[in-house]
Amino acid sequence: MSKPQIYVERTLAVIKPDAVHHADEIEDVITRYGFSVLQKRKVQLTPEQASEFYAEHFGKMFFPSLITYMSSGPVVALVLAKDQAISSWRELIGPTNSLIAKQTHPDCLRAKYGTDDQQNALHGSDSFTTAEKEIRFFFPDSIVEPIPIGEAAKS
Ligand code: RTP
Ligand code: MG
Repeated sequence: MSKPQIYVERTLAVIKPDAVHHADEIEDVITRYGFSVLQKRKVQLTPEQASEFYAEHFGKMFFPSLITYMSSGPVVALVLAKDQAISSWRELIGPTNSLIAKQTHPDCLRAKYGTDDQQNALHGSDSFTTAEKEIRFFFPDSIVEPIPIGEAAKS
């Protein structure tokens, strides 16, 4: 029989350069909504690193300005854990375009801290596969496998 395992869904949140000065306030909201912050790192992305992170958008009209924006100052990357963390975090940040968010979801974080269709304050992984990949991008040493209970107690 295999050992019992504990698994809690994780997602990657990024506080983008335009919202980093609100990081403490945003982290308070994150914990108030029941997320656990497993890891946190403040980092300035180079344009090359920002391009790698947003590679899925390469070739789109907004790609060059997205890269300029994401490498314009430090970002804060956080690994969040919670039941259904991926969809819960996406719901809490709200629609991509902050201008629309302000009209349709005034309580969401992009409505509160973002400005427009690009400067929208926050990122959230959009699927399980993306979350694991993005967590590894910012935290290459992070353990991605569920830890068997017996093994966790030993470490
Ligand atoms: P994110 O990846 O940052 O969580 O945002 P998202 O899933 O809601 O939206 P996505 O389509 O993945 O776009 C990535 C980021 O690119 C910028 N963007 N600019 N000017 C534009 O038309 C435009 N469209 C997207 C935003 O910063 C968006 O979050
Ligand atoms: Mg996205």
